[in-house]
Parts: sequence; C-alpha cells; structure tokens
Amino acid sequence: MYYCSMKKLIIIFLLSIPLISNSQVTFTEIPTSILEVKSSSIDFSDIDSDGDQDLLITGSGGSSWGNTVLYENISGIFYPISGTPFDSVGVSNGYVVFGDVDNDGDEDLLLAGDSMGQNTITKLYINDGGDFYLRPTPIFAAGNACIVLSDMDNDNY
Ligand SMILES: [Ca+2]
Ligand SMILES: [Ca+2]
Ligand SMILES: [Ca+2]
Repeated sequence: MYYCSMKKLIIIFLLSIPLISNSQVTFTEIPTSILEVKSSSIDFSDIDSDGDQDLLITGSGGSSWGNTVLYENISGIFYPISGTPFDSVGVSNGYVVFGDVDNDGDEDLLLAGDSMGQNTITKLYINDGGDFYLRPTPIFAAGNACIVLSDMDNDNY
C-alpha cells in the first residue's frame, strides 16, 4: 500500500514538473457528485473506448462499509453507472487497477480489498464492450493490497 501510494505520488510529482514551471497552467477545483469516501482507491480508464477517461472509486463512506462505484465520463462530468457486477461488492481498504488482461482492447478490472467490512476479496472483471463480467481467478484474496499489472512474459498482455 505504501509502495503504491509513493509510486503514485512520484508519478504525479514527475508529471507536474513541467506544469509547475509553466505559469500559464492552473488547476481549478470543480464541484462533483463523486462519492466521498475514505480508505479508498481509484483508477481512471477509458472503459467504453470513447476516448475519455472514466473512473472507478472504492472506499467506505455514506452509510456503507464499502462502496465500489463506476463513473462514466460524459463531456467531463462523471455519472455513476448502476447495474455493474461490482455494485454489490462494496470495497474499502483495497486497491483497484484497470488493465487489458485478455488483450482484446477493452480495459478489464482487478479489484481487491475488504468487502462490506466482512471478508477480504480479490476479483477479476472482464470488460466486453463496456459491460463487465466476473471471471473466476486463483489470485488470493487481499486486503490493504497493492496491485500492479505487468506483462511479465512479454507476450504483449
Ligand atoms: Ca470513456
Ligand atoms: Ca480486455
Ligand atoms: Ca503477459
């Protein structure tokens, strides 16, 4: 978890170096209706291949021990998508990462953490044209996890 957090901070820092030196660039906070959570994890990916980055967020918040909500980016505004197979797999203290694990061009999802404050899970969801389907995986269940997807055998996925 610490490694992943530091890795993200380092990447954000490195990406922001040219921006810091460019006085023309400013960031403006925009109000959103994205779920407010703690013990969270997020990842952006173009899950519907329309050219913009969509969002998945997990964490505890509201009246739930855990939430797993996918948002579709429509013209820069994020709208929650209901009916996903992970709606009921509310995760906190976890980690989410998108990656094309089956090399079909769609971004798939690996999700790990504490589900609804009860049990620890790791689940793989295959993306087929923007619809996700649970695929059984032998990957062990992990809470407070850090996930990295990589092409270890150099077969391009
Ligand atoms: Ca998109
Ligand atoms: Ca895929
Ligand atoms: Ca591979």
